[in-house]
Order: sequence, then structure tokens, then C-alpha cells
Amino acid sequence: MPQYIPSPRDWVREQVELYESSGGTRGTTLRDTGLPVVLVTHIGNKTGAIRKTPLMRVKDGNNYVLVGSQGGAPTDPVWVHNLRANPQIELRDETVVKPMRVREVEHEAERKRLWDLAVAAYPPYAEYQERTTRQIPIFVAEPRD
Ligand code: F42
Repeated sequence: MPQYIPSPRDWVREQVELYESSGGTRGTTLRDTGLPVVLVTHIGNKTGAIRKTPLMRVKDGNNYVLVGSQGGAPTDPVWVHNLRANPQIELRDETVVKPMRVREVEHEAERKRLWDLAVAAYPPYAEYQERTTRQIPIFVAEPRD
């Protein structure tokens, strides 16, 4: 069983702890916005350790859209590299936990459709894209068994 390494950021680590310890009944929204958050459990591409990352909840039917915005920072968040290397994840949406597989969205038309869904769910994503010259990466998480 790989070791779990919590996020070095206090507010992120604390949200993960509250979300999980409450069984998905508390800590499930982004601070003052009240908008829903999911928890993505994945594997570090260098350490092989378990990592847990809260992200905004963007749904597309039974799938979820994961947006590597990191507030419009100049570089991709590290979890993006982890998902590229290890696409098997577990996704917690409040009380429901599912094994899922992610793929990065490359095709322009699909990307536009999913980006519009993401901005509808969390409008600041649009500002984050304007803040950076990198194209914000998007993944689709699909159910697996
Ligand atoms: N971030 C987003 O990008 N999009 C969102 O929609 C989003 C929503 C959100 C909601 C609530 C909340 O609490 C946080 C939210 N965040 C969102 C922030 C998100 O949870 C991440 O904290 C943020 O995206 C930064 O991701 P990161 O993977 O860069 O995390 C940093 C802080 C981190 O944990 N760094 C570790 C460290 O030790 O510095 C490295 C972790 C790691 O995965 N290491 C790899 C390994 O092998 O273990 C090696 C990595 C390598 O390739 O070097």
C-alpha cells in the first residue's frame, strides 16, 4: 500500500481532511463561494505516493471534467503530471466514491465544449485562463470497474 503524502498547502490539506473524515458531508465546497468540490485521489509520478487534490466539481453526464487552472499560475499544477503518468484515479463526490480513469482532452471541439461547461460551473476559470499564457489543461474522468 503506497504512503499518503498530504498537500503542503494548509488550506488544501485541511479541506481534504474535513471532506474525508466527515464521509463527504462537510468541507465539500470552496470557501465562501459555496460551489461544490470533488476530491481526486491519484498517484505521484515521482514518489509513487498517494496524493489527494480537491478540484471544482464540473459534471458532464456520468463523467467529470478536471481543470488544471491553479488560479491562473504560470505553470501547470503538479497533479496534472501525475494524471498524465497514472490515469487511474478515485474520485469522491460528497458521499460517493468511484474508481475512474482520466484522459487529457486534446481535440479542439471537445475541449471547447468542456471548457464552456467548466466556466458555467465555476466562472473564475475564464479569468484564470486570461491570466496565463499556458493553455489550461483539461481532463475527463470516466467510470471504470
Ligand atoms: N486547483 C486547480 O487546479 N483547479 C481547481 O479546480 C481547484 C479547485 C480547488 C478547490 C478547493 C481546494 O481546496 C483547492 C482547489 N484547487 C484547484 C487547488 C488544488 O487542490 C491544488 O492544490 C493546486 O492545483 C496545486 O496542485 P499541485 O499538485 O501543484 O499541489 C501542490 C501544492 C503540491 O501538493 N505539491 C507537492 C509538493 O510537495 O510540492 C507535490 C505533489 C506531487 O504530486 N509530487 C509528485 C509525486 O511524485 O508525488 C512529483 C511531482 C513532480 O512531477 O515533480
